[in-house]
Amino acid sequence: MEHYNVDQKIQDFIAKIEAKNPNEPEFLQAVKEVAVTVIPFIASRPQYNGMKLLERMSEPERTIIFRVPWVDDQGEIHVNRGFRIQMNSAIGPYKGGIRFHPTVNLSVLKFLAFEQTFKNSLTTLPMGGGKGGSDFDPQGKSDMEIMRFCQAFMTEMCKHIGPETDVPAGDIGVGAREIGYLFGQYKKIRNEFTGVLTGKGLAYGGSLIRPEATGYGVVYFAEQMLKTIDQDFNGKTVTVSGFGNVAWGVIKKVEELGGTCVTISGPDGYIYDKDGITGDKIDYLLELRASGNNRAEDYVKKFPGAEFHAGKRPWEVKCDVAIPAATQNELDLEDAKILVENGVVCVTEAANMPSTLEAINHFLEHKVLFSPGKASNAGGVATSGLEMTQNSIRLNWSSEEVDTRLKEIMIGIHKACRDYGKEEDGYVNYVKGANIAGFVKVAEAMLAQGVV
Ligand code: 2IT
Repeated sequence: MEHYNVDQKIQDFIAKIEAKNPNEPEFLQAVKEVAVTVIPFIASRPQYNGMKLLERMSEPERTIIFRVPWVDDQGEIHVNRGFRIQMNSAIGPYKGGIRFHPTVNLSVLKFLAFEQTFKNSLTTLPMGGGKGGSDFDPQGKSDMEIMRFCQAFMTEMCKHIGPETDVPAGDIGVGAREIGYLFGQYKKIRNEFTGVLTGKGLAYGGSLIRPEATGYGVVYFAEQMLKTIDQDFNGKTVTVSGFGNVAWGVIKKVEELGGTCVTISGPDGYIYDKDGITGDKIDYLLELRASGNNRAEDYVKKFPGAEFHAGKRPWEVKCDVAIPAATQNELDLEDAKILVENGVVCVTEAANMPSTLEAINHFLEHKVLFSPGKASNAGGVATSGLEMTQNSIRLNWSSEEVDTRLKEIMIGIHKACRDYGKEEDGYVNYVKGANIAGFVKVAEAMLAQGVV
């Protein structure tokens, strides 16, 4: 009876969110994953019951959608759409990245902002959840076009953000160069030099280790996961997708810990390098990304010992640890089945929501160690939080100091997931653990602050 009631509550909740947010599949996917784990928890806690906490968390506090007009190098006018989702500010100013990619739409940014709220809570730092971006495609654009687009985007966004209000950062398509142009325009319009963005260059308030932080944090987290089964990275074969900033940090740290990454991927297919992506090859990844081609295939031109598999994903390669580091829904049930058949022991998400719900369930059913991005990729935003701290105290910390704090934070997140996600047989359900641990802090703050 008890179970029937909770299942009914989950179904009713999902039906309500579906009715309210039609045509937003990614957002619904993210909310569903949280609902099935958090609603039973809420039902078991009288203080949370009836407070509509998850319903409130699923409605952005504010959604800003704006026109971004800009002029290309040929003098042609273009109109893109800009967004900033200010999801939840219960525990701190809105915080989260800006994505420039043609797939950006309201659904994608709402899913990212929703996950960001839980992720930021898990870091234990005082940051609420937000996300923004544009359907602008940076591929093939000149440097001056990128600059003009960033300026046009910030001309509107600067009215809605600030160091105590909302602090954006990078995400797909937004790196150090874009953050620089965005920062310059904010400073010019507002006449303020503040920590309004993170991921800044070192010369103007950035933090050491921020570029590496997401990838390093993922590997620190995976190290903790492996430790629960008395294993480590030494001698492990690791498959990675993507070839951006996150994949780069992952590959660097895995090498340091004695493992070998053998794949990267792009929209065109994946690279299998049986000798391992090590040494100079890791530095080459930065070049590959900076080329702006968005093609993984270029890797084999430089390193002919590697193979390129057009139109395929790296999950068919046998591995011990899989680290999806590209984008949402890049690993589906079929991929999950192959990974499990091939004996994967640990899947640590580095991208945001790279696995479909069906893939996640397959991993959980087979008791594979599986961690959701909102837990394992939180090192990026955590280090953004450390950048905010450094900006506030007007000091810069050493790499060692930032890296030590990052590692401590990742160990802390792992522990929180374990505390809330450990099942009777000892298996840790990190999805459940991350969702509940992330929920509790936000929920407590919302309860204390009343219905606002
Ligand atoms: O998804 C993410 O956590 C990010 N893109 C980083 C966000 C941030 O504010 O550093």
